[in-house]
Amino acid sequence: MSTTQFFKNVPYVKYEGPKTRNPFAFRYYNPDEIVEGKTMKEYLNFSLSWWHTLCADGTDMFGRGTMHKDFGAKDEMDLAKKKVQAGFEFMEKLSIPYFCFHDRDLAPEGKTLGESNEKLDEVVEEILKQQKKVDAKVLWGTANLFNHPRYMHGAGTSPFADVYAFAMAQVKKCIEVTIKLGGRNYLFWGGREGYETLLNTDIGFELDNMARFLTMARDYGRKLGLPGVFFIEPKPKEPTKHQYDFDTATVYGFLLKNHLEKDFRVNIEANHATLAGHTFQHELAVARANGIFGSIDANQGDLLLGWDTDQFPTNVYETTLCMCEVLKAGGFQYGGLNFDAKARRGSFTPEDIALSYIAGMDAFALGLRKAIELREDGVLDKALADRYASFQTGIGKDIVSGKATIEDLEKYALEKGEVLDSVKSGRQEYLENEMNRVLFS
Ligand code: XUL
Ligand code: CO
Repeated sequence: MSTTQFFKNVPYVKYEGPKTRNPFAFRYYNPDEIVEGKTMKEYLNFSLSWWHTLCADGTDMFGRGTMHKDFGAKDEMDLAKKKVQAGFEFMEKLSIPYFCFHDRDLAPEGKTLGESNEKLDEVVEEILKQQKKVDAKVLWGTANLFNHPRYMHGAGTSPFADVYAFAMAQVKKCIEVTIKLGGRNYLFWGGREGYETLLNTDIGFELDNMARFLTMARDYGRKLGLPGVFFIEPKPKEPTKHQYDFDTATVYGFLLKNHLEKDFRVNIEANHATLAGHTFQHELAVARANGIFGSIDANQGDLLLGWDTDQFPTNVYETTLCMCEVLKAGGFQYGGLNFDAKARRGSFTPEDIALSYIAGMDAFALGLRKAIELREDGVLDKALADRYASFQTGIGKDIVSGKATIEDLEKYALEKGEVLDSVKSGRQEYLENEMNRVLFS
């Protein structure tokens, strides 16, 4: 089927098992193998990011692009269509069942909104054609509300009503396109929804406007029959100094206040979690505890750098802890693992892109296998159950059931006199060592 020359040196990648030395093979991702009652392909729901994979060329603050992604195209629209062909070829070769996009990754912006919509429609037709040949669907779509200068002060939180209206219109079109492409979910990442200085910012007004923005989008998406949910992707900073969707806990409070918690879930990105001063696992656990775990932007940051490096995830300790959370959440109900990740600027060949995806997919497939082993081993779950065992009987049971009053607790404590004897070790080092046993033995 290969229609482009771009990935011509990338073969169809197959599972060959852990011992293979073939770089273009999976060691742990076996798409058709059944895990947790589903194929690995269905369980992990891997997704390609259109922007990093087909658009980003390695440009950074200090230097121009290092990767040639002109795809031999004649003009802008030809380029957009060639990207579709290359993207589908790539997804087929690597058994990637989903992709995620921003509207402006798919097609260039025109002089007017109407013109931009027409260009987008033309590329959507090309995607629909490819979807007839290759089974690749949309995990989520999103509107790029942060690149154009009109959004310099935000979109849904812009102080300018015209900009707000324009952004809403862009979202409307993007929801339509997402659904037309068979998309499951629609995502909001608050690119410039934040502030630089409080000297010119009314936080309360901007957040209320954001709630109106999300409510309108939610109502429209539901009216059109979006099958999945809406995601918010938390990030604490970058591009603005303070982003409103700081972390999962902040987003949850916002959703509750604005009665949006039934339709919205969070899309957790590993590198955003660490920018917020949290671990990836923390963000997943907070989402699960509050019933808003939705999807994952799979990548990793560099803890020595304070920005969003969007590296391909290769740290198996992290992917294992992540998949432990996904297992506990009962798997992905709507979302999946979207590689919001890019090959390093020095890894500039098309083959590097494939090798990066293989590395990320195998890291998560191995993480899933190890998470299942950890659960079967039982040591961590048992330690957790033991830690809270005092709430299963006696006074603890009465607290949880709501039977115990404040007076009862006082009486109990006075009778005891001192309770230090009830306190047990947290055994952190023992648990870390047990985790290493399961990972490496
Ligand atoms: C930016 C980021 C975005 C979102 C989609 O940090 O993660 O690519 O995932 O807009
Ligand atoms: Co992201």
